[in-house]
Amino acid sequence: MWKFWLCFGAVFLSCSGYTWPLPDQLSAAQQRELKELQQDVETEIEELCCQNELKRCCVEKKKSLAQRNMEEWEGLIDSLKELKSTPDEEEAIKWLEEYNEELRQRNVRNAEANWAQATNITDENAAKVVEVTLEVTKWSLKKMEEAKKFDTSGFSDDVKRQFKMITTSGSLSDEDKQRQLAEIGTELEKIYSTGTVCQADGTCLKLDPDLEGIIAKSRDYDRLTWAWLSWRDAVGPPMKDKYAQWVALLNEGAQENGFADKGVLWRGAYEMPDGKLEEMVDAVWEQVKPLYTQLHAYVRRKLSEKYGADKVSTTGHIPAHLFGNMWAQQWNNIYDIVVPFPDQPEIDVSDTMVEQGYDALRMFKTAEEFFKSIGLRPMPQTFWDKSMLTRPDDREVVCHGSAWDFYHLPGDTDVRIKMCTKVNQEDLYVIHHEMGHIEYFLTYEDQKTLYRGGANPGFHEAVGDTIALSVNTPGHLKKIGLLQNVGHNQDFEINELLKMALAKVAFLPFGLMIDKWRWRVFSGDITPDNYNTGWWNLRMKYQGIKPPVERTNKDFDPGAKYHIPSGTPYIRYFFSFIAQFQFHQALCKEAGHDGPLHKCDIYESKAAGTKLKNMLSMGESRPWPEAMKAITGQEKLDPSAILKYFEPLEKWLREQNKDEKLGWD
Ligand code: KAW
Ligand code: ZN
Repeated sequence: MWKFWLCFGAVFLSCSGYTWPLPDQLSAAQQRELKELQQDVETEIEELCCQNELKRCCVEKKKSLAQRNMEEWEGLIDSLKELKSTPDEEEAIKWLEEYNEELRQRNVRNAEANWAQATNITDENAAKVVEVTLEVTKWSLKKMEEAKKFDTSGFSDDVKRQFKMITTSGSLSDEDKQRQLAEIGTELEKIYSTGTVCQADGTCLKLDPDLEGIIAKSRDYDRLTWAWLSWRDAVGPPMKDKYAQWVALLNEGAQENGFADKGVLWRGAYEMPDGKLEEMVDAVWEQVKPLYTQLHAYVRRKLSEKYGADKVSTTGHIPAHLFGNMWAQQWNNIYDIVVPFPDQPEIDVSDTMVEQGYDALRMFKTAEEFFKSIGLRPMPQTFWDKSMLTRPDDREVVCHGSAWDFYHLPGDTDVRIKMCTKVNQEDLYVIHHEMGHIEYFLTYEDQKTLYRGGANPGFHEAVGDTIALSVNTPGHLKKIGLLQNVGHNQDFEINELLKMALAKVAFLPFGLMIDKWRWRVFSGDITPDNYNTGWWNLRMKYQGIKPPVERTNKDFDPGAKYHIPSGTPYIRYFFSFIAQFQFHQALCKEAGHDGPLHKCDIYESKAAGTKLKNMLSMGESRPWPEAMKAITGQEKLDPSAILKYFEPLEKWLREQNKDEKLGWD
């Protein structure tokens, strides 16, 4: 369309005989750009018209065309004028160039110090993290003051965007307080990552893999209660007061910079007026809640049959320790308990992976192969050399998975994953998730440092999961030799969809409530004496689950979930779990998939890969609705794709639950 429009313009330019109203206040660079544009267009016209012996067509015909398009020309010129840089803007652009390079170098140092600590938790490494954090904060504050001196009102959108990013800060000005904040942060993460639980026989258990393993595999009610409770008792209480201090300091920093509290700043990542993000996620939740309620009722019935009606009532909240997951956030580990049609072929490939001798490296290579097949980049050699793919046994590490951009310049790429991989299907899935972050890093590495980020944090979380939606189809698992038999009937399909729902639909209220809790903690609605009650009120309300034993406000159960002590916002995952189905749907269309969405596998589709790449390459340079549009054609977070995906299951669940009392109040 753009090209077509220019073509008309060129007609005017080259042949009409009118003087083209060249804008006069453009910068030299823009004049050059415009000239180039003109030349391109003229060449095109030459080819189209003049070379086809239509030279006579020029004057009269083009004159009328020119008049018709006059308005559009003026529009172009106006927009070019808007783009014009004044001397002030030229100076600002130079300042930004320097800023971006200095920021990049600081990000390198920051990543290095944090990596050292995360892969080897020691007091010395913690101290280095604190020092780097302080140095970066000091520098950012200085730069923010400099940035504020520019009057950006007449600058182009792109320059304004960068200044806005630089001047949106929640940093404390007091250095002692900055230090306190940094120290509490590393301390909280250390409590979580080094937490252990010792048994009567003297053996001590870690969260990963020991306690998580018990919760995933044990079907002994009391053993499950023990593992659930011990983890919370081990890490929660030591964190509680520190967490309250940490919140107070973060809020103080936010308020110093003119924000009501830290929650406002966190939500700011979505570039929506405050209040609108919560409105948006609430509206999405209302639309997916009926599906969740059906799944909840079905699983509750199965758990009640398994553990007895005295343990699990068929009408109320479900005890939180029975879902195969320490936080009841995903329920796929109890697929064996809830499987609708047990006689259908197996769809969990964990055992097969072990039998086939998979190890962490092979799992990562399997994931990389998929990304490459759609035209995304292979992992660079340094990735394989420097990543931490399994838990080392000679030191303490942060086992919770993460992906790292070391902000090197293109050509010298340094990106890594840190993960304590176990050989099972769930971790194969997490590997795709983490590698999705890496592919995003690689695809936007040419962007300015400020734009080396996701369109919003939820986009970053959704990339690998989108790919995993293809990988986890039985069709694909068969292709890569992990499944022998794939059923082709409705019963098999229901099994398949239910397994996915245990991972994807079950997660939604959890993904929503975590930051509802933190937003209220930041706003002061939930105070330290009510941390735990506030937490469980939300868990009960949204997830329909309850603690297996009584809890009090001396406990600090939020601290038992990694993202609380690590201070990582969580609404990104809720966003991602909705958006990834939109992405999947769009890419499947691009790949020419025909048939139900849950059967689509975009493996080897370069068309799908290109579509994805185009979106990823934008990084954080534009507001997220534009990135959403680039991949899906629409600008909104929209649950219709996830609902479509699970439509056959929802119908089946409704039938199963027709005599159940739905819900839990
Ligand atoms: C989940 C997501 C995908 C698939 C399965 C899943 N199960 C559960 C989740 C949600 C969430 C969780 O475990 O509760 N997933 C994660 O935390 C995966 C870890 C992460 O890749 O998201 C990681 C979290 C993190 C953030 C900041 C510091 C340390 C860890 N995020 C990143 O590594 C990351 C990297 C670049 C940009 C943005 C995030
Ligand atoms: Zn992630």
